[in-house]
Amino acid sequence: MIATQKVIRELAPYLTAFVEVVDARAPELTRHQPMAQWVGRAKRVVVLNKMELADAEATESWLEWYRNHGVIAVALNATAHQSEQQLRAVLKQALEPPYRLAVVGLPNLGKSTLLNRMVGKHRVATGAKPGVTRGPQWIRLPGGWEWLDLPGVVTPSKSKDWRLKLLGVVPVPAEELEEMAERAWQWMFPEENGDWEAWGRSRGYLMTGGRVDLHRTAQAVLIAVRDGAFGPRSVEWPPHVK
Ligand SMILES: Nc1nc2c(ncn2[C@@H]2O[C@H](COP(=O)(O)OP(=O)(O)OP(=O)(O)O)[C@@H](O)[C@H]2O)c(=O)[nH]1
Ligand SMILES: [Mg+2]
Repeated sequence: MIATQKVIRELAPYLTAFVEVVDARAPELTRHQPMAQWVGRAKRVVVLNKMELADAEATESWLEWYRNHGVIAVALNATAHQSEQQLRAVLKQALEPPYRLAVVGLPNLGKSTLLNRMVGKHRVATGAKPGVTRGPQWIRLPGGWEWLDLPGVVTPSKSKDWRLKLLGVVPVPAEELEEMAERAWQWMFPEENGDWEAWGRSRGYLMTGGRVDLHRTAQAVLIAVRDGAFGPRSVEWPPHVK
């Protein structure tokens, strides 16, 4: 984190803007608050990524909330083709050339995926776990665009937040798998008393003797949350909404 902080601070005067990627399901929770000081006076464009996993109404409220606070924000699904056009349009409207941008944010939120989307091919490593990007990497795009991909950064206090574990920002230690599955279930189905063990049974995750394989079920629950298999859900709404 210290190395990335140094890069960000040093480059801030050279950059046109920082593209700050957050999770659309929890945009403020997945913000890296100290970043605001690191970027100094450079412009900030917030991308609420993984929008297809979030509640559409909540995302609309967030976009309005950002607009009301004078922050340029756009909701995207970086795995979808159209995100390239959408982001380019927002950046062109908000910024003046030269376009020298750095993608910043917490781990595993789609920073590198977004950059590959802008390039139109797989140039930087991506992966479904935090910490895939190891060091800064400049990418030049046609039209004079320059993009800097950076490792995700997370503060020590955030690394213990269970919500960030469920969102995939922080890895889930093996010994916490079942506790996390329980929390995930309450998050996904707050109104029901249903339980994730029964879900595992219904999917046939059984051990010899017919007992539910809790480890395997817990893993499957967390993957289902990651992939949005239980349907779009948000965990955070802007102040004064909900
Ligand atoms: N559902 C969904 N998944 C996404 C989206 N964008 C990225 N992903 C997935 O999220 C995972 C992390 O993507 P990366 O681009 O590697 O994330 P990163 O922010 O660069 O992560 P670090 O380098 O670890 O900081 C990958 O499995 C991507 O396919 C999105 O909009 N929706
Ligand atoms: Mg990355």
